Amino acid sequence: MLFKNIGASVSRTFDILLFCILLLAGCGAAPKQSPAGVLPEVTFDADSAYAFVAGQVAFGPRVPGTDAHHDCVQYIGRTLERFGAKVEVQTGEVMRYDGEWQHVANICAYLPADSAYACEPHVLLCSHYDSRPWADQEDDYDQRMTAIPGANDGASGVGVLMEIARQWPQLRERKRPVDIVLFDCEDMGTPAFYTGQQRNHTWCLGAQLWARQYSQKVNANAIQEHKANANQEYAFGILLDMVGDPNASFPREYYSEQYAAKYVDKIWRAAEQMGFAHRFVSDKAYPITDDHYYVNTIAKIPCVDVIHYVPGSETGFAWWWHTHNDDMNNINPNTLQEVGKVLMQVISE
Ligand code: 1BN
Ligand code: ZN
Repeated sequence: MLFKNIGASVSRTFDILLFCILLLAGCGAAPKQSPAGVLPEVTFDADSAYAFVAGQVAFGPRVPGTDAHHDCVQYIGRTLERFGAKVEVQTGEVMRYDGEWQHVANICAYLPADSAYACEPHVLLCSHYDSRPWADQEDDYDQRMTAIPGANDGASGVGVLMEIARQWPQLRERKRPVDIVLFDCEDMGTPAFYTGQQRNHTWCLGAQLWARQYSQKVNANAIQEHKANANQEYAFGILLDMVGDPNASFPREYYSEQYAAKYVDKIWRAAEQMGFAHRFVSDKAYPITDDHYYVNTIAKIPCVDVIHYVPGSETGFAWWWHTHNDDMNNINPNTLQEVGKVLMQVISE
C-alpha cells in the first residue's frame, strides 16, 4: 500500500512537501492564458465511470468497520494512485448518533496542475463512499436493519470522480490543482427507528472531521504568518451525491445557493451550454444537510451540492433512497457521463 494513513491530524510532511513543490514550480509566475472563448475539449468515458461504480458495489455495502469498507478503501486508493494521484487517508474519531465514538477514514487524492498553474487556488471535488448501515426507508420492517447497496447513494459520485482522475493526465491543460476528497460516514445519521436521545449533526461525520481539521490548519497558518485573514487553499468545491439514476435531475439546493451562489451559476450555466439543462434544472431544492453544509460552514469553502432531489416525493429523494433497491439497476452510464462532462468543463475553465 503506497497511500499513507495520515492519522487524526493532516500530515505536516505533506504540507512541507507541497510547499517545496510549489517553491520549485516557481509560484508567483503568471499562468498562461488560453485564447478567449476557446473551450478546452472535455472527454469522459461513461462505461469507465460505470465500471468504477460497479467495482465499489461488488464489495457489498461499504459500512464502516466491515471488510467491504476496508477493501473498498484499498480499491479506490490504489486505483487513484495508478492514475497518478497522490493519495492519503485522513483518519479520526467522531461521535455518532448513539453517543459512541466512530472511526472515520476520508480518502484524499491530489491531482496537480501544470507547473504554470501550480499556485492557482485548488478546486475541491467530493463525494461520500460509505453505505448506509440501515435500509430505514423500507416499507417492510424486517428489511430495515440491513445495509443498503449504496450504488447511487455513495458509489455513483465516487465513480464519476475516479473517472475524472483517470482523465486528468490526458487533458490538454490542467489549469488548477484539484483535490478529490471522498468522505466516510456520511450516511450514519440517526436511523428513523432510533428511540434513544436525539443528537444534532449525526450525518456527514467524515466531512465534519475534514472541515474541522482544514479550518484548524488554515487558522494556524494565519497565526504563524501574522495575518488577520486566513489564506484559503480552495476557490470552491463541488459535492456529488446520487448522480447515477436514469431520471436524475439536480435542482439548485438551498445551502448551495446561500453559500456558493456564484458557483451554482457557473456549474448550471456550463451544463446548459453543454445541452444538459434537463439534468441541471432551474428549480430550487430545500436545504439538505449533506457534506457540503460542513464544508461551507466549518471550512468556509463555497461548496455546491449536485444532488438528485425529487420535489413532491415523500422523502424528497428517489423511490430507492435508503432502501435495498439502491443498486446497479438504477445506475445509468449516460447520467454519470453528463455529470462528469460538466465537472470536467468547470475544472478546465
Ligand atoms: C443524502 C443521501 N443524505 C443522506 N443520504 C443527506 C441527508 C441527510 C439527506 C439527512 C436527508 C436528511
Ligand atoms: Zn444516504
